[in-house]
Amino acid sequence: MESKIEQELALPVGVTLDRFIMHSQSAFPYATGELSQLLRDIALAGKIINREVNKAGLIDVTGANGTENVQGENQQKLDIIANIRFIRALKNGGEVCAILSEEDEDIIHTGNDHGKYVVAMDPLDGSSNIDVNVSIGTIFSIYRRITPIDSPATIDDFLQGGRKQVAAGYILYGSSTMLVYSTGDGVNGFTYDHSLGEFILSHKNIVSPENGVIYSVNEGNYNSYTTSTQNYITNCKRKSYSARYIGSLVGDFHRNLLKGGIYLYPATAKDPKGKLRLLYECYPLAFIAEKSGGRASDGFREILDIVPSNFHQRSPIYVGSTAMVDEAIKA
Ligand code: AHM
Ligand code: MG
Repeated sequence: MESKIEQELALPVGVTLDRFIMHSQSAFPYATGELSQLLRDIALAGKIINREVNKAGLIDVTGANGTENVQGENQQKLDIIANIRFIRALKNGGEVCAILSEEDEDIIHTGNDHGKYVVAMDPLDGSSNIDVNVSIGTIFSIYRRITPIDSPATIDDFLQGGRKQVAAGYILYGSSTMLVYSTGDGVNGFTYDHSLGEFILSHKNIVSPENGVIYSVNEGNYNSYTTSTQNYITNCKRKSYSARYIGSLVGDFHRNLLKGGIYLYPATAKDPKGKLRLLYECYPLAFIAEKSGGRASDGFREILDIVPSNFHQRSPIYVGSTAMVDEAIKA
């Protein structure tokens, strides 16, 4: 009989992100490998940010930086660190010609005009949770540029609309760190193994439950929601659904993706167009939702069908299990 050690060693370490990406790429004989490399660059930046996030309580990186971002919101030190780390990783990678970040008003030219791709991202979402050791996340969205190679990227490369995303995903810095992404063919999740320094495939082909019993919304804003949204929330309570809201979009979305649920950030009196940003918060999560069988709507249209008009525009969002989103947005 095998010893315990032999039995443990018989268990494979698992599929690394690198191997998974390589394997997926080999299904496309004409793929040049640039998107694969870009995904690896994002994973590398995620590892670096994970390191910063993990030591946040020990060194002086928590708290406000005393500056405001383009949306007039207070910037946290870690927001800025994550932004710098991501931009640097994507610049070094060479596949990306320009980046749009929540933290910067204009697009950032990487100096690699030869790069085929542009990336829109929120480098560290859930800022209010940084100081208190609650989950935060990175959200990213990738487009193939439409301007000619070797010319500077323009606004048009970023305003193609959600359906043109070639890949999107997020990194969740939670009780463990996870990278979840899709290149359009299914959604896969990788958990970071600190001891190996590798993301390992842990959630293969994630399928959003058709229905669920979790609703995630900031009920403090209840009085400024429309009557139909108020009715939906009342209905959730009547059915004794579980209210779960940590105020970190990536964490709330991820829980609902795995367990079945809905995240909603409707329009409010304070934010009549919603709070969340279309290009680097709503589109990428809507992409993941749809590719896993879920749904994302702004109450009237599918999020991915919204025609964007500016970089930092906002949108209401109802995203998660299809049956719940259907019910939440029916008039
Ligand atoms: P941020 O990009 O400034 O971090 O804001 C986005 C966050 C989301 O992660 C979260 O779901 C939402 O804002 C919470 O907002 P509120 O505190 O109004 O409920
Ligand atoms: Mg954000």
